[in-house]
Amino acid sequence: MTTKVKLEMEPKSGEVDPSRSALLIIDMQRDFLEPKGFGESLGNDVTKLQRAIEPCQRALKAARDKKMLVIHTREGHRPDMTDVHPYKLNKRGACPPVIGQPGPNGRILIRGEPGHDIIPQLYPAASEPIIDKPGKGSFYATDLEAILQAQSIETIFVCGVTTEVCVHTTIREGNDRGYHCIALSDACASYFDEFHTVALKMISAQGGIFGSVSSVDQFVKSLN
Ligand code: TIU
Repeated sequence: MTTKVKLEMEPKSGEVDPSRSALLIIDMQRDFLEPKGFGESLGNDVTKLQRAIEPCQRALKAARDKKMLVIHTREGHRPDMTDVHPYKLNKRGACPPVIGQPGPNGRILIRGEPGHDIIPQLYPAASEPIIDKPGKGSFYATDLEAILQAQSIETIFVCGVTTEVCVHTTIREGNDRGYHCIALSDACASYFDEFHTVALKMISAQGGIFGSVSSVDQFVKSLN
C-alpha cells in the first residue's frame, strides 16, 4: 500500500508518494564549492554556491529520516582523461584547459582526487549510491536510470549545483524518461543569480514543461 503526501509546488500542488521518490543531490563537490577548483578556474565566485549547503543538509536529513532513497552525483573524469571530449577540454580555445590540471585539491575534476569528492557537510552514507558522471546530465553514460527503475521510483526531488547546468540538464533528461522531477529551489544554486531564477521559472512554466518547483521547507513539511 502506498501513502501519498501533499506537497506545495509550482505550477500545481498535489500529492507524491515518498516510498516511490528519491532525493537526488547533484554535484555538491569540493571542485565546485571550494576555491581553486573547477568552478573558480572558470572565473566563478564559489561562495554563491555555498548558499545551497544548509538547505541541502535539511533536505538530506528529512529524506534519511523518512528512509527515502538518496542518490548523490559527482561530475568528473577518469584519471587518464580518455572520457573527456575535446570540446569539454578546451571549448575550442575559448578558455584554457582546466580539467586534469593540478591544484591544491588534486587534479581538477578527476575521479579519486580530493576536489572531486563531495563536501564533508553532505557526505554520502555508505548505503547511498553515488553516480559518477562524465557530463552535465545525471542520466548520460551512467546507471542512474537502472537504479531508479529497480527501486520503482516515479518522483525525483532534485537539488545541488548548478541550477542551470547540471540540475537543469538532469531534470530535462528525467522528464523525457517519464519521471516527475521536482526542483527544491533553495537547495539549488548558481554562480549567476539571474540564471538561477530563470532556470527555475523555465521548469515550472507552460504547465510544468520540465517538472515542478518546490522548496526545502515544503519538502520537509510534506514528509512530517
Ligand atoms: N559550470 C557550471 O555552472 N556547472 C558545471 O560545470 N557543472 C555542474 O553544474 N555540476
